[in-house]
Amino acid sequence: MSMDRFDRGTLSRRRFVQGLAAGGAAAALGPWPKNSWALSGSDNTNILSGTRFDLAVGETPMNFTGRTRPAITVNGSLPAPILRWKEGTTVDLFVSNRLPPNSIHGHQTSIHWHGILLPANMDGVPGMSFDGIHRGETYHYHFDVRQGGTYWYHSHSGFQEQAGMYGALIIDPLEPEPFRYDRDYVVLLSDWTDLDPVALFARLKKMSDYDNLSKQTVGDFFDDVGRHGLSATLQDRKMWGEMRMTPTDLSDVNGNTYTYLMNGTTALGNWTGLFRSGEKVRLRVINGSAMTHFDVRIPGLKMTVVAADGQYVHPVTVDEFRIAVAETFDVIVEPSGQDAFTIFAQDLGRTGYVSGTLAVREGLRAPVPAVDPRPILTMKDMGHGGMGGGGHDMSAMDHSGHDMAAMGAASMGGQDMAGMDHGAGGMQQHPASETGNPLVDMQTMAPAPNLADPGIGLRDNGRRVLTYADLKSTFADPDGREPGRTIELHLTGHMERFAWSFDGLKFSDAEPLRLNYGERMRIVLVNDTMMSHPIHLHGMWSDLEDEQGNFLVRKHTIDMPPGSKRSYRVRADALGRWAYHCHLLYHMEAGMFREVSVKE
Ligand SMILES: [Cu+2]
Repeated sequence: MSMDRFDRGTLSRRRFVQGLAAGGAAAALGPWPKNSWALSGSDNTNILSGTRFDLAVGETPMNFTGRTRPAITVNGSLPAPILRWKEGTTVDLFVSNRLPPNSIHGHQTSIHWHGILLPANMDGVPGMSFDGIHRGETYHYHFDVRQGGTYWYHSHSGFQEQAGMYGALIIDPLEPEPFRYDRDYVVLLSDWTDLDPVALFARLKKMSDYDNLSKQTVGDFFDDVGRHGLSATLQDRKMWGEMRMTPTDLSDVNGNTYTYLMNGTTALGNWTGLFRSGEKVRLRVINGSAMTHFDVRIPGLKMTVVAADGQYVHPVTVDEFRIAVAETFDVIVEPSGQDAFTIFAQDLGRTGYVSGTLAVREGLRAPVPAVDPRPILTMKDMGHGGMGGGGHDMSAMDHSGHDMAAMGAASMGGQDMAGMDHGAGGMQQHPASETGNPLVDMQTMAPAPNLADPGIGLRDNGRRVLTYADLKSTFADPDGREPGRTIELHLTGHMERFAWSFDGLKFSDAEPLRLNYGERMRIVLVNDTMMSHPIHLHGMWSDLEDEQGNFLVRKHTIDMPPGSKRSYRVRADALGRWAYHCHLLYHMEAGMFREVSVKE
């Protein structure tokens, strides 16, 4: 072992996962008062509301693990203050760059209002919407608030989002909401690292599997042999080897690097929301992570999902939901019969968690569940239906090296997969730019929408888990027109090189996607990688379709699990240049990013 992958110095694993109890601002500020998170309370020191806001971006020393590190903060706070707007008003936000001259996080900053409809020059993406906010400057954001619901905001400069620059955005709607509740809390999930994010990115480029300590062992191998037979096991192993991945690689940065936070508080710090028995409590769950999908549940309580990405959905009651980076879910719970309930959020890779508590008074705790067993990614997960996972016969695979593009077949690790019969009614075609491309290590062969699939690690776990098929907007397709044309884009990557792209082309090499102002069009995404990518289009809604192409739910971020092919409608009703990208921060930086240009 060339590096100290298992040795985190003086930090115990437990301390690392759970963080410091009093983690947070290292200076005299101390952690924010717990009650500052009660949106319905009165003493809300960390909530700013109204129409005029002064936000100062600076660097603040923070300590979540025992080490003090410079975080990027807004008004000295991590997360940034909760902003509360009203639909129908006009907001003025004065964002000042107060980063110190020697900041490791650069000299320029920005705020992007995630999921908010606004003019392009208010969208906050440096190099696209505006020039960024340089040290000592103040940028005046000014726009009409045309929607209600739960959103968030974050830096779009470098890796500042990873360093703490994210906050909740609550917009009170004009019309009464179609549900009732007695209390209202933000539950903002995030991933903190003591590392300089630039160094973390460099490490990913050099050693993309650094965080995947859980390679399968010799013991696992013999278990598999016992279960599936030697030949099937060898074939499965061989295929994974060719794909340069092990079946447990689910996230490229995980709890081996991150300490997860809930409202800026570690698991030990135990963020607490108060309730009285029988009350309805609204939780506005926001995933403000850089890289982490979370699976959220509250043992002992059902959660009724009433909004997704700020937009109302028909209520659906579940035990658990997966929340991709940048998504938001509003849920209503009715705690009773116990004095305390644990809000438990484990990461998709099952390497860590953060928890908090709903309780009748401060200081209470309910049992915290163990992290679920680590799921094994199967070939089926990756749109190679029927092969591999579960010990199927792999002898039909031919690796003799024909020209796969000509045969319309798919490849893994540059190997030809022709001759495989997967009976899925036609193989997936791939853009020519993927063929022979050193930045593309895999293509999916039989991708499917998989909208009713809870996802890797959540199937058949005995709990009712939310799926995209459960999310139905309370309104009909707001545009109503059939899409006039379709653009298909493939999510592509090379694990080992930590290269991420659309259609095998990095942002720097790609032309903008051109949309005609006013048109209704359809985007089809095909995931040709083994990772889940939450794809976010700025400035316009993404109206997800079901398998038949009917409008399902309005979102701003569409998660794309491995092996999935999903479609959504876009109304190009916002002129200008917009960002379109994977919301995993390091994937975006690595090139999974496009400009969308809307012109008359
Ligand atoms: Cu991605």
